[in-house]
Amino acid sequence: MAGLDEINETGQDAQRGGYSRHVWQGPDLELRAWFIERAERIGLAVETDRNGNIWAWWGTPGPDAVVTGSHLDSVPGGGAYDGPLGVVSALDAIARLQATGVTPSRPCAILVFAEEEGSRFGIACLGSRLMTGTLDADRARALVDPDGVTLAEAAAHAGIDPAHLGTDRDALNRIGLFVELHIEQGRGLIDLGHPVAVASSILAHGRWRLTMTGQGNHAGATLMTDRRDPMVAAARAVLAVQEAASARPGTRATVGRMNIIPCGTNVIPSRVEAWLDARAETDEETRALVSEITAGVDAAVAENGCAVSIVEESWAGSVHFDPELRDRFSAALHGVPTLPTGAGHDAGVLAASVPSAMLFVRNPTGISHSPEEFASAEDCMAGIDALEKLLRTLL
Ligand code: HGY
Ligand code: MN
Ligand code: MN
Ligand code: MN
Repeated sequence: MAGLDEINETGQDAQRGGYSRHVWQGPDLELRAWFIERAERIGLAVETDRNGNIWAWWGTPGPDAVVTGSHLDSVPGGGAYDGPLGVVSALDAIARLQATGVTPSRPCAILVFAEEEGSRFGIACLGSRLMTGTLDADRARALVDPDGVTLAEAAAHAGIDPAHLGTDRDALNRIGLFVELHIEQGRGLIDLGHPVAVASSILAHGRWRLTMTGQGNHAGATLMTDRRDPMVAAARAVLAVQEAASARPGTRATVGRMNIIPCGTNVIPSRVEAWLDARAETDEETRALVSEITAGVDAAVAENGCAVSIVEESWAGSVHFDPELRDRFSAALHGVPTLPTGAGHDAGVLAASVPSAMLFVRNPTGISHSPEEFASAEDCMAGIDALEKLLRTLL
């Protein structure tokens, strides 16, 4: 809890509430430095890989290493636990093992991924996608943040050579298995009455950019009948998103971000950009949901005399975590429940390349990606106990 308190001195967002820590900007850079200092304090050897992910090794680096970790970046106005809980728990679990005289019989590392939320450059799990080659390095280098800074420039600013971004087989080859501890984002554990669960699967999910174009004009001088207002089109498009997902049980679709151009009170906008986040249990169902949304958006935009272009910015197919590892972990933890999740994780990206697993810690409201995200100290301790136990059996 002291570790979380230290982290929470950084990146407080007075305007939104909660924390805003975006990759390779001030608060994120401070937290990366904080992690390095804390890892070195317990004798771990720190290195940053070609994609800006930070490794802290206990003993000699890989192969077949037991790797655990999470991320330190956040969504805009995010909570205190999404990411940091997994990092702090990893530090504490290893410190406890050291204190009880464990000498690892295989390599062990903490791994802190870069840009898990995609809050700055738009693609979630950027560090793990680059590592596994599921995101092309040229495409990544050209991504632009809201201030017009390219990812290549941002990486260089953080001391990471942008020319070296890309598939990192050496890093992957070192991972024998990866386990990410994370606050639960949902209410599964409350209903089950357990503090900790093992993850079973992750929904398929993706992000799409909708650019709606109309005619910018004067708010006072333009009759209602003469307008081609992309803001009205966008409002109707959001309703189409809600309707499509509501009609398909279990699917989720959200518009959480919009740019209005030029954004003046007395100006009919000329353009609105909106970002769609859509998720469902299977890839097929997610694709079907998005095509239904696309049809609804097309109609909404046409009705208002506007045009729309829809671009897929990222995609992650559904993930089923290694069943053997999942069952082994659940049994080692005295049969804790297994739970699916609607949230994406680096562990999910890694799962296609290496055996991966996750531990969830109970969240008494289920609320996440919000300042109200919470886990009790007791449940956080139960999470660390579980992680320590797993590491002890694996090492
Ligand atoms: O968006 C997500 O699901 C994740 O928390 N990055
Ligand atoms: Mn998150
Ligand atoms: Mn997270
Ligand atoms: Mn005027």
